[in-house]
Amino acid sequence: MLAMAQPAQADTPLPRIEAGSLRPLLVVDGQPFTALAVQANNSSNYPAMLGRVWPVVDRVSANTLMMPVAWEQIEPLEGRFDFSFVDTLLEEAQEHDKRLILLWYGTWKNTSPAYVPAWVKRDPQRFPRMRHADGRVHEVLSPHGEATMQADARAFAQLMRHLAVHDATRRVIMVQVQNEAGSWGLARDHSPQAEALFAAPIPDDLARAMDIPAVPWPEAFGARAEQFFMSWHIARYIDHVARAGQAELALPMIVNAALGNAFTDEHGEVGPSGGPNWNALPIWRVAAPSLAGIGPDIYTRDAAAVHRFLDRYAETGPLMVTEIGNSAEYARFIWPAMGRGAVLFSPFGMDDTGYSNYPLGAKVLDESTLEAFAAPFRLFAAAGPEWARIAADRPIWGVARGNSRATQSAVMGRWRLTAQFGSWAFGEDDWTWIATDPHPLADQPEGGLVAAQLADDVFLVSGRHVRLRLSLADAQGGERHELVEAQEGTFVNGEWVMTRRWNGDQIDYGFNFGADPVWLRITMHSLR
Ligand code: N0T
Repeated sequence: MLAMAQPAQADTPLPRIEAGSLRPLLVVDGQPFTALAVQANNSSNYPAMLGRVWPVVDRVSANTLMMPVAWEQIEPLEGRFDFSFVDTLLEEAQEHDKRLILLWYGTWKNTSPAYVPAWVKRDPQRFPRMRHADGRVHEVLSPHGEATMQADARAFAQLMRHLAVHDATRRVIMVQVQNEAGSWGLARDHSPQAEALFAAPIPDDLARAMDIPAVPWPEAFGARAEQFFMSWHIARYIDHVARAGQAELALPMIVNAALGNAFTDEHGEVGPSGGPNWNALPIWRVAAPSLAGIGPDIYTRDAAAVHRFLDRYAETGPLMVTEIGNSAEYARFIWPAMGRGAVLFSPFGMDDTGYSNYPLGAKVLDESTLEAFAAPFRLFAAAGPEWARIAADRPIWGVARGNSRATQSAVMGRWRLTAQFGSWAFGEDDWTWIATDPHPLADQPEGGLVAAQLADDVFLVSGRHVRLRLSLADAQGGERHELVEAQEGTFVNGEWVMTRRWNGDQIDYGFNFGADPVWLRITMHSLR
């Protein structure tokens, strides 16, 4: 007898983004969830490669794998679908007890049409490319190609329908629609249709949302007109594709951004034109309301820039670090990401297929590189839904070592938290009477801290290769601070369980977090 396709379990609620008291959170199977993810390389989306992917996922204790599904692979001939890879992936994710975020490589993959089926590539009449001002063809598929949008949406809807029927245990928690959309090397399409749209007034929805008059694009946005014009049309297109998928299975849909300059958009460094770079987020939010998240793909090692990007994408959150380089120095950015409520953090290129995207990421995934990601992943995984809940509801802060060894600090309530990097256990640089050798990490880009304020004087903290000092932010007339207690512990079924109290050397000069992070619950008070 033929086995009937099992319908997805009706009592398993779909993953969704919910509002927390302070920030949005991701909810999976009805529980707050932090996607501690890794992303596979670009050509690992075939059954034969999965055996080289799972060992890395397991090694770093990731709970989620981000994996491409290409349009060319599921619809090699128009209207003929092949979901054999998807089925293998679902089955193996179940065996490995991992969740999945699928990456829909369709019209735009790093802007290019590389992953569309041959029948789309070979038919530029039906599926038009962008045009330069002088009429020359550009590689990128035009967002004004109605037939392209419908064909992409149809294929994507088939994928989502397949999941609706075959993903019985809800392995797939989110889907990224396209990859780093936009266009490099050409600010906008110059096809006759695009020319007419560009000269016409901006859409009413956009004018209303931005509180500006509905005048033509150049008047409305000046130097940013071409970029924002493309942003609007690409975001509308992706919104259409995402909705077609959601009509089959209403999973959270996300997009990722190839980033420009973190600090300014004045010089036109905005990533690919039309993509969701931070300066175009207001356009994207209006044009693509079906999206649950817009994430930065972080490939800069400049710590100041990384913190800025995280701030910008957390502002209208949920923060999703859709990609970050996979060399060890990027691992410390998990702390500021979690300290801004990240619901997803995913180093890119994490498999054993032998490819390295250096200089963006690691040259080799050696043991210390893997451990740099594994150590914080184990910590957050052990906190289960508790961390995700705390991150949504409580004041939080996180920081990574900057471009120098300088301390980093924040004020939370009446307390100042100061993070120190690359120093010995007592934190003092002037103890030359006993030792003069610098700490081995004194000049290394390592170290990060996360803190949550559970009550006025109670903090949950952790970190790696960092020291923390707590003091009164504004001590009044002789007021002094004192530690009441510092409990090291874990979360067991949602309850805090103390392992031991830190005392003596472990607290006298601040709190030291080494290579293997632990959770510390610190209670302070003050005396007059
Ligand atoms: C990323 C990855 C993969 C002017 C690179 C980063 C992934 C894609 N692209 O290995 O291709 O699929 O999302 C682009 C970084 C461009 C930096 C250009 C600076």
